[in-house]
Amino acid sequence: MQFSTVTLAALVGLASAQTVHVVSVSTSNNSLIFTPDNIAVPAGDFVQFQFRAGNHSVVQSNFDNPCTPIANNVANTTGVFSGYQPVAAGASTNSIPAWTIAIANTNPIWLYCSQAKHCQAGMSMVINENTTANATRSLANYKVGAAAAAANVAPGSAASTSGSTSSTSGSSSSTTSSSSSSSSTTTATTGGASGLVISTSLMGLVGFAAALLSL
Ligand SMILES: *[C@@H]1O[C@H](CO)[C@@H](O)[C@H](O)[C@H]1NC(C)=O
Ligand SMILES: *[C@@H]1O[C@H](CO)[C@@H](O)[C@H](O)[C@H]1NC(C)=O
Ligand SMILES: *[C@@H]1O[C@H](CO)[C@@H](O)[C@H](O)[C@H]1NC(C)=O
Ligand SMILES: *[C@@H]1O[C@H](CO)[C@@H](O)[C@H](O)[C@H]1NC(C)=O
Ligand SMILES: *[C@@H]1O[C@H](CO)[C@@H](O)[C@H](O)[C@H]1NC(C)=O
Ligand SMILES: [Cu+2]
Repeated sequence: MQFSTVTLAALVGLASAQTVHVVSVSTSNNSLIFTPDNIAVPAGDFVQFQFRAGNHSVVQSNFDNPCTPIANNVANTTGVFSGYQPVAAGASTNSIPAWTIAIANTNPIWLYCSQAKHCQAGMSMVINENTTANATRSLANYKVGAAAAAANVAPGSAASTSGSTSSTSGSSSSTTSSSSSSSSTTTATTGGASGLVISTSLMGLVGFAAALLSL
C-alpha cells in the first residue's frame, strides 16, 4: 500500500506507540471503494479516513443491516458518522479532509458510505472482521447484504460527531497534535463503545505520511 500506516507517536511525539491506520475513501478518479476495506486494528490504535474525491461519508451499521445507521437497529448505540466530505475536483492531496477515530476494542465495526447508492455499489468495509466468532459475519457476506439493501440510509444528522470537528482551514500538522489532546471529546459510539471520534480536519497528513514512510 502506498499509504499504509504511520505511527501517531512519530507524529505527535507520544511516548507509547499507537498506530494510525489510513483508509482511502474513494480514489482520485472517484471510484466507489474504501482502500483497504478489511483491516485489523488493535485496541488503542486509530483509523484515519482520507477523502480522495467526490462527496462521500463513513457511517457505521451493524452486520445484519448494511446501508443503515447502527442507531436505527441497535439500542443505545449511536455509531460513528463522518458527515459528508465533499472534495473539490483537482484538490491537492495536502488539503483533502481527514477524519480519525480511535478504536476502543476489537469488536467488528461495519462501515459504509451513505451517499446515493454507493453502499449498494460496493462502498463498504470492516474494521476487525472476526469470522472465528461467527463465520457468517464476513466482509464478503456484508457486501452481499449491502448490494441487496433496498435503501441507503443516511444518519439523521452529523450530531454523533458534534464537538469533535476541528477547524477545517489553515490546519496541517498541528491538527494531529491538538486532536490528541482533545480525545476527551464526544464519544461517538455508546453501548458498543467501539469508536471515538478524534477529529475531522483538512490536513496535510498525506505528505506527512509519505515523509515518515521514507525515513
Ligand atoms: C480508478 O483508479 C483505480 C486505482 O485507484 C483503478 O483501479 C481503476 O481502474 C480506475 N478506474 C477508472 C475508470 O479509471
Ligand atoms: C454532499 O452530499 C450531501 C448528501 O447528499 C449533500 O447534502 C451535500 O449538499 C453535498 N455537498 C456538495 C458540496 O455537493
Ligand atoms: C438504553 O438506555 C436506557 C436509558 O439509559 C436504559 O433504560 C435501557 O435499559 C437501555 N437499553 C439497553 C438495551 O441497554
Ligand atoms: C474473535 O472471536 C474469538 C471468538 O469469540 C475471540 O476469541 C477472539 O479474541 C476474537 N478476535 C479478536 C481480534 O477480537
Ligand atoms: C452469526 O451471524 C448471523 C448473521 O448475523 C446470525 O444470524 C447468527 O445468529 C450468528 N450466529 C451465532 C451463533 O451467533
Ligand atoms: Cu460514497
